[in-house]
Amino acid sequence: MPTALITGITGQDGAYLAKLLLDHGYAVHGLLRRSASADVIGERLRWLGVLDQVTLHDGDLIDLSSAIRIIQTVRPDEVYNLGAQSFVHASWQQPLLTGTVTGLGAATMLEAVRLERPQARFYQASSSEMFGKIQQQRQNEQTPFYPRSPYAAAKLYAHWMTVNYRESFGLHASSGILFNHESPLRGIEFVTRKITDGVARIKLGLARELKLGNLEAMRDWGHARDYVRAMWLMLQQDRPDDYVIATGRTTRIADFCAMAFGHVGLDWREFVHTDPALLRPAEVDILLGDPTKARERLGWTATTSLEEMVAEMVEADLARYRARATVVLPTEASLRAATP
Ligand code: NDP
Ligand code: GDR
Repeated sequence: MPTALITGITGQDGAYLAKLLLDHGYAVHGLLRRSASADVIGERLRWLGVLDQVTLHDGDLIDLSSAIRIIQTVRPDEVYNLGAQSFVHASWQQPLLTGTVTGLGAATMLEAVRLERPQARFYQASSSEMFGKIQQQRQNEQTPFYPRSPYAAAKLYAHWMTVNYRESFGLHASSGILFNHESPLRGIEFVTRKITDGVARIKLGLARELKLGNLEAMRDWGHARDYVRAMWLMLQQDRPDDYVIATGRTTRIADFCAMAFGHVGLDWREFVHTDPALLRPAEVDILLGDPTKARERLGWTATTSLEEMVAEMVEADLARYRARATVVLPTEASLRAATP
């Protein structure tokens, strides 16, 4: 039975990847950072029905000793480094933390693999944000990088460290330059999920408006379920390499709003308002990937259309609010009142 270790297993991609690897017969282990809210840890893994099938190990990406201990214990065949401070907007408020976790965290994992398990195959979660200020209409593996945020700069360091460990030490280390990918498990702070959550609340009468930032930015959005398959395919190749993973279609935030509100029969222009506080110090105006290499070498293509994904996300958020409305959670005060 092959064994995989995933950092960032509690995130969107970590949960989908864990499910995919379990379906392929892997023993799946995850690095879990300590949290004061331990009771909500693993929500996404639980949603996919796999929480009790994975083994979680306490550790942190900024702690080399914990990475080494976990690799010694797990002895993985494949290591997927998905852990990061992944919210671009927050990276201007927390540039040092972002550099430490998102940048140096990758170096931590590469170093732990090099020292303890050099035969393991390594995946680094690189990002289309590294292209930043676009100099080419469609971005592929040859497009120059121009990071536009502390997050993107940290990812670029991690990306080049992966290339360097491959070239210097012969590690089977691959880097997936993934364009935006979403799902019902997307964090609520990212624009797609913020929109589908807003649509559900407005449709159910729980909110009247939705505040967004730049509506003119354009993104190449795919489904996380498709994109974790690309990660796995990269590690099944004889030779490690870097791949752009994208759909090849780009859409304005405003048009995503039109689709999501339209799904429930509402006109987005009546509910969406722009808030200057949500604008970024520097913006990545447009991203549009060219996944030709992934298609030709990995046999990978995106299988979920944007329309299908928007519908799935809106329906999931509607279902969440409807389920919540039927469950009355006790408050601390009500429990005290009920205690004799
Ligand atoms: P999420 O933000 O959903 O998940 C991030 C994960 O990293 C969480 O499990 C989080 O744990 C973990 N993490 C954060 N800090 C630490 C730390 N110090 N030590 C250990 N783990 C930590 O991201 P996604 O699943 O969306 O993305 C996965 C990866 O892919 C990220 O690296 C992201 O930057 C990258 N990426 C994502 C794209 C996308 O569109 N989704 C596109 C391109 C790249 P916790 O649950 O405790 O917060
Ligand atoms: P991004 O995703 O920065 O591309 O990074 P996000 O969904 O946060 O922003 C996409 C675009 O939408 C605009 N926008 C808003 N964004 C948010 N979050 N909230 C808003 O209210 C809002 N209004 C407009 C943004 O300005 C931006 O142009 C994601 C993350 O998953 C990264 O980790 C990953 O590397 C990249 O995708 C590829």
